[in-house]
Amino acid sequence: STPQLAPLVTGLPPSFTWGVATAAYQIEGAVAEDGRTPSIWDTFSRTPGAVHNGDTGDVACDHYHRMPQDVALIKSLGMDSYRFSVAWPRVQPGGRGPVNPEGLAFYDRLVDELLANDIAPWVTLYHWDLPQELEDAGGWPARDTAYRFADYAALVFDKLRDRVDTFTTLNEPWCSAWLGYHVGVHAPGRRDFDASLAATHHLLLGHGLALQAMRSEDHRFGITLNMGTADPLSPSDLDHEAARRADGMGLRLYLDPLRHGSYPADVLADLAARGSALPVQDGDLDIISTPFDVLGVNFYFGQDFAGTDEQGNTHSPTGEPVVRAVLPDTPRTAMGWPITPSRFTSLLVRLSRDYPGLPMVITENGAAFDDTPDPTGFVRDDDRTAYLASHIAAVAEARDQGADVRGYFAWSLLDNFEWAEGYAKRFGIVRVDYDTQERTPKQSALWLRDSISALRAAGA
Ligand code: GBH
Repeated sequence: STPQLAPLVTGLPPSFTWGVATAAYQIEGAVAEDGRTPSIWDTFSRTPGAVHNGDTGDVACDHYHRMPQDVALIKSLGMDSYRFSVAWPRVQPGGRGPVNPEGLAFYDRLVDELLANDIAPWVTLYHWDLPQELEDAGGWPARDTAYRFADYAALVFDKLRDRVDTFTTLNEPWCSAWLGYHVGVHAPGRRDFDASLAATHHLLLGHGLALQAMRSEDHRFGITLNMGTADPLSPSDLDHEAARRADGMGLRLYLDPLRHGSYPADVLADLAARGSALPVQDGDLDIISTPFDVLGVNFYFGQDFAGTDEQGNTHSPTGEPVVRAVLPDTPRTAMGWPITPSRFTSLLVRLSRDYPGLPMVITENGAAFDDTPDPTGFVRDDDRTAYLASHIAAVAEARDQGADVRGYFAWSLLDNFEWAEGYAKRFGIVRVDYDTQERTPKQSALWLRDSISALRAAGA
């Protein structure tokens, strides 16, 4: 029997931006070439037990050597934009000092190749690959790292500003701070709550300093945040309180200082109650709230929160209030993540209400599934196609409800190094055979290509 194909996308204007996204450490490989020095992910992936199967980004998708073919692939999928990140340890080895021309030349060639193919480059300056030397000097918990980031941003901006319109500073600072310095499942693998708070503040400060270092009227600047939704599991006060705390630490702790110039008072009070504080100095919030042009939204799923653990306790053994994430009872992806497109709509509508006047672009959305290639290498991924279709429809619905969303980047162009999951989880709309490095567009890629071209034809 022939499975039903997802219908093509409708309800989005022909001017809508369509792209695919990647990140340097997840695809490039070539970690010791042309003067690149190690990042915290090179170190972390070599730490026994840190990454599934001991996988590293040493080779990844070998994109560093296959860039022109990968750009041709993006072109063949009909994309008008490509979101990639620049590897700081390629451009400025060690994280300080002069530019490394060989490293920067790669991004120069990439930008030229994209423009020759009519694809707009969207540069992410930092997607988690902090130079190891800066980590050794204290990492993001050290204030100096924010100033180093601004210097690096200015170097990249000076080189690419004549050809790149859109620069975003950080990808998902919550992941860098929380997963990297508190939970320890991402590089650098530290487990220190106060260090993660300091990292949060210094990431935001680095974002603001970078904006000030790059200031220009002729470019578009932004930041990308990971955003879920935090709903109370039940209407009880305890569950509302848990959802408030989760939303506060995950979303408002970032967007309030960026857009309102202050950290949320309720979160500061929660932190004070446990004897913690953000290391804010005079003037920092003016820097952090420097205006910017576009908010990048990365969305994968929404969650419910409960204020009690499974035994009904309201506090942990160490006296912390319980904030328990409960995954909605829906089908799951291969990551075990629930599929929650209607919560995507509510998130976007809520963002446009609480943080008005800020155009949004979906800088990542996508899913890992257990792909089974046929003998020719083709993956008939109806599950991923349905995921993309329902989430793009959720974006169209949010726009109908007034959310100012201007574009959508699928995560990801290629199967790639999925951080702590290594190569075991595949998010690509294009299959990568890691033995041969062969790329084969999956059904989802063909569906997206056809949807984009139908939308453009309808608007022509
Ligand atoms: C993104 O991270 C990354 O930008 C990208 O590099 C990565 O490959 C992609 O997603 C797929 O993972 O359960 O407490 O962690 C997304 C990370 C995962 C962070 C879901 C928020 C939900 C809350 N996000 N997570 S928690």
